[in-house]
Amino acid sequence: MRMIVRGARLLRGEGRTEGRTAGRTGGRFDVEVGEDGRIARVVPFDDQKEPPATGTLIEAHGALLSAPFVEPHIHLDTALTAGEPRPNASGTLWEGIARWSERKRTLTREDVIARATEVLRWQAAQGVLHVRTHCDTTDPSLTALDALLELRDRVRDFMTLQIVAFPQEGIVSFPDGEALLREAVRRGADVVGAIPHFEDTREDGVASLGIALALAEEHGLRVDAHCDEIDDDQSRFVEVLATLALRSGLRERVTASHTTAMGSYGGAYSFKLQRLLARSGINLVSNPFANLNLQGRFDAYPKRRGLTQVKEMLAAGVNVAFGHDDVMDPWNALGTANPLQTALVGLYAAQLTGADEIPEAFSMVTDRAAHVLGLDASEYGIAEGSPASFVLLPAETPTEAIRRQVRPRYVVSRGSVLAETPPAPTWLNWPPEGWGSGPTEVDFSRP
Ligand code: 17E
Ligand code: FE2
Repeated sequence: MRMIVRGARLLRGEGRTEGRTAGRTGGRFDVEVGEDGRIARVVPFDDQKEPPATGTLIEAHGALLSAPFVEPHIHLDTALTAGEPRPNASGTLWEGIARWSERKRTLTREDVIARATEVLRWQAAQGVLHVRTHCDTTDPSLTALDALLELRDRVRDFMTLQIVAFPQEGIVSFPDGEALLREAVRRGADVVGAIPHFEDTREDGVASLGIALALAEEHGLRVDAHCDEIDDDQSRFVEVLATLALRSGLRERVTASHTTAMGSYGGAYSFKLQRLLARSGINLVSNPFANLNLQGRFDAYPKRRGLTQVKEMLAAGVNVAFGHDDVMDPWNALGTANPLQTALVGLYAAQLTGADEIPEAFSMVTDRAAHVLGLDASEYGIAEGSPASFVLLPAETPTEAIRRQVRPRYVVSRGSVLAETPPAPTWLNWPPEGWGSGPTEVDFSRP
């Protein structure tokens, strides 16, 4: 035995392969990890039983053991460039793209690798072991793409990195946009991107989606388009993307990211769209930090909140995940790539605040995000035979993990401890007992 995690709480249904219910916790279990770095056995915890003498022992004391966090949408190429060469003064998507376009001219391999590596370190430390990053291909040198491809190989043994060839300034409207996208795929991008609402005309937008889907089919790749990221109720490319996904058979291999225009659609069109998206099998990724920041900038009051229809699409049976999007770049000056922060902000923005809805927000940065990346049981989940990759959270439930914004006590990747965060208690000198009676610990848990 390489490792044993004793007495961990699992999400209900985990440890078995079927019958999981999102976000609810079941009993306590021992998770045994074999020499191959996979989960060998999951057995009910017996506190009378002696722990094995060999291998790494982690005593969970009833803490929640979850499959690792999954980041379905980040931009590692632009990360940590906020203010370079100058800030995004208007706070719009459009100025962000213009500022990035200036910064892009100064990219070097070393610059991209240094910034992206730093953010991957932040993610690993917080238990994010699967990452889908967009990478701008509207750069004739494809410097960022080559750097991220190199990084994907460097981290391959402990993190999976999916790279989306993302044509930030267009496929049809940018000079050689299509050729650059094809070249990015040829060099090894995992996913084909698009940005139809940024193309010059509606027809260009439709054409760009046709090109992206055809390219994905040709190379057996997935699709993830920035789609309808605009407060314009006339921006309706998601219906085109869903229809292409349905008719091509690519279905759940296709994701529409942002889709903030859905926040401006009326009831009749929304109903039609819910039905179409559910039938198409496509995924949605909502990015609450970026879009709460960028959307509504052209509105007086009432001012739109800038999110897709998260609650409604979940209710319609569409898979929706939450992404972080930017970390300190022209579109968001802040961020630490913390998935529980994404879940917290996302659940407030989407009003997923009911007792049954809060755990759903946890699944939107774990299982639902894993579905976006196409991770199956051989790569993701707590079950016998799955990789021993998981996070031990100092909380008993997903709701508590989100409420207290905990950091994983341990992050384990393929049977090895990748990150450890020892508890850091806060001591309070609480007056009612009188000063001098000695401090008591405050940990924000409910009595
Ligand atoms: N590019 C884009 O088109 N939209 C975004 N939200 C970001 C980059 C971050
Ligand atoms: Fe994005």
